[in-house]
Amino acid sequence: MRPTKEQSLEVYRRMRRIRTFEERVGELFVRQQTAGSMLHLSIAEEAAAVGVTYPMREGDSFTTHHRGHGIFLARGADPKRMMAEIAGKADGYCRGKGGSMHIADRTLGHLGANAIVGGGIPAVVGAGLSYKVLAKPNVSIAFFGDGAMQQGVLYESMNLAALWRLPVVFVCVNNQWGMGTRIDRAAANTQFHERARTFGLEGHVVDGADVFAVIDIAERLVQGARDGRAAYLSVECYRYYGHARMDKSPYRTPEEEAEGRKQDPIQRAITRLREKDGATTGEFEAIDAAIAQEMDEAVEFAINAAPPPVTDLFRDVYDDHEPAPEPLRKRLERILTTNLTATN
Ligand SMILES: Cc1ncc(C[n+]2csc(CCOP(=O)(O)OP(=O)(O)O)c2C)c(N)n1
Repeated sequence: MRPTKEQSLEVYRRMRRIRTFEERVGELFVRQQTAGSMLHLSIAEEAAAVGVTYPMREGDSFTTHHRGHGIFLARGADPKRMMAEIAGKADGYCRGKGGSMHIADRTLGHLGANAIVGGGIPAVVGAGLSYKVLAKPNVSIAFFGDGAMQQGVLYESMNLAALWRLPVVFVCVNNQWGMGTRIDRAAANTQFHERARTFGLEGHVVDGADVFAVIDIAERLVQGARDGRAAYLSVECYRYYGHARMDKSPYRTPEEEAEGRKQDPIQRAITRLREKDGATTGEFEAIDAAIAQEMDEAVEFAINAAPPPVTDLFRDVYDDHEPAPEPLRKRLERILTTNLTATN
């Protein structure tokens, strides 16, 4: 990609929106106003989100892992509805019942974030198969962490995508750590793209601090997938903070963290914009200020939104055709009576 200054500033803006959203949602957590006890921030993974989604179009779909806020934002999510979802409010994308790790929205092609490592991957194979059968020009992309590289479901999915020539891309956001386990303690060969090639996929690796490099390879792989060549991409980055908001990562040395945090895709983009396009401090400040205001408003919206009414507890959770769940006491009575009748 040889972007114009305007395009480069837009790429910067998309990454800054993700960073600021994550900073604000981290504050929401500290104020104990998020639902659930876990929050996984994608700070320093912005180039993976913005770069890979860059060539995606309306009608394309994707799944994410538990660290997926940035990817959904890059695909057009409304930060207010996202923040409300993370706060467990009725105005959220899943009426407050999905939370940070289970956001989904079919209208934007989000087939679901998933807390099970590797859990979202096979859904893109299904989506890709449907596009092929229905002759639709779309692709489906699975985003997951390096922890999923050790999950069998990834390899079943890769095999079918390659075998059936599906419009699918597998994207590993390789931030070097799966909770407290560094990748070289989980895998003998950490050149994950080589594994993908053995399945017959296009397999590549890219520097996740360089958003324009990510865009370049993503454009090629996504177009290839639309033409029936399934692909795999490792985006190499570094997990800035602990696994989740409470984790201070005592298993990493300060030296390693200092080194890893040099791989900041936003700083890299700023340097490039200044050097190549003559972007000024004033231009960055104007973008940052507008985003700060947008995200402050999203926090306010989430805090002031109402939780789902208790009467809606089981709504949206089960399929429409499922009978409403039986109250526990009634269920126990039924089971006990049935068993007693059967043994008598
Ligand atoms: C199948 C399964 N095993 C274990 C876990 C517990 N767990 C949650 S997140 C995580 C690490 C995931 O690391 P990675 O995939 O690299 O993603 P990252 O958190 O680094 O973004 C683990 C082991 C889980 N959620 N699912």
